[in-house]
Amino acid sequence: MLIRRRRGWEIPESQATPEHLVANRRSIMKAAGAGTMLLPGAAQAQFWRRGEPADPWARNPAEVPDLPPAMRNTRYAAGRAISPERDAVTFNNFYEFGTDKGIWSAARAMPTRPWTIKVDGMVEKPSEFDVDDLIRRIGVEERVYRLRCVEAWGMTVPWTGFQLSSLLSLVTPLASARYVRFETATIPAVMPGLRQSWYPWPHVEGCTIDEAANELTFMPVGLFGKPLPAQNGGPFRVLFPWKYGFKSGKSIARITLTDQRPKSFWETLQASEYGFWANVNPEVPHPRWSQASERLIGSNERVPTRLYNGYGEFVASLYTNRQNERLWA
Ligand SMILES: Nc1nc2c(c(=O)[nH]1)N[C@H]1C(S)=C(S)[C@@H](COP(=O)(O)O)O[C@H]1N2
Ligand SMILES: [Mo]
Repeated sequence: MLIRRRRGWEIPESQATPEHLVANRRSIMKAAGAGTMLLPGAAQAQFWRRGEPADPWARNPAEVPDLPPAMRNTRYAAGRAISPERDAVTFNNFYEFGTDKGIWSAARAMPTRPWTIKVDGMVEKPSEFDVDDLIRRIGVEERVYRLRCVEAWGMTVPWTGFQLSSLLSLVTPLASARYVRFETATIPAVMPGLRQSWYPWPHVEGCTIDEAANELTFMPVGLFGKPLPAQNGGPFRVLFPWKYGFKSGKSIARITLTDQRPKSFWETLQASEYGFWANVNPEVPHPRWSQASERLIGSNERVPTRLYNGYGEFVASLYTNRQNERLWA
């Protein structure tokens, strides 16, 4: 096990609950130019805080089309109850809109249509796709996945979408492509977080080409059978259910195939805490907290965290030849 360390500016978890301390610690971290991925205690302080009683599903613009009907793919059994819909769409991390969990109402200001996704780099056919054309061309299915945030909370929700591999086959990756880079849209008019210039915008994440080809790597366009709300990364995001949630970039505008390992947003901020691989492992604590268990949003139940978030049968073989890398943080 790694040794827990605590720097002077960090408040012990036991004291992190009162809001004014959270706010205070945040301004200290800001001043220090550090990342602010919250302590689990701080995240839970905001656990039940809700925005004003508006509709978190409201579409902007209103003409966002319904999704075609999607069959649930039962190959990916979640093995635990589906989280309450209301919690999944009102408790979010999306730093472009702010660093607290209640950004859902701000995120609804983001127009999710029309939406173009550029796919470029080391591909035979660089392309721009309209999200609705992609949905029609590839088709969609529903998968219930567990999501595990590095802050030690988790949820279980039905996503509608398609595999990344189906999208990549439309552009034909070159043999020289070794990584995939995912870039979130930057829309300053609706994203106040972009003005926080100490963050390395745009939000970038990345994976290897074999992770991209894995059957689990999913591109959601919907949630609970409805078009993916902006606060959850609508209209189009990526999901790596065996990795900590920060790897699953939201509102993707550009996908680039490359031979260079992408340097991600969180890695740029704090590489010692948020690395490239970020596979879920209950045995390897975050430098500031344990990863042994997680709280489920909605029920607030604490459950044991599982290796690869329980998806080892699908993904463990990706890492057999990478045991010398820092796979777990
Ligand atoms: N662009 C962008 N993508 C992001 C984030 C973000 O702040 N910006 N937060 C990440 C984190 S930390 C988590 S846990 C998940 C949360 O997804 P959800 O709100 O749909 O649960 O989105 C990830 N994707
Ligand atoms: Mo997260």
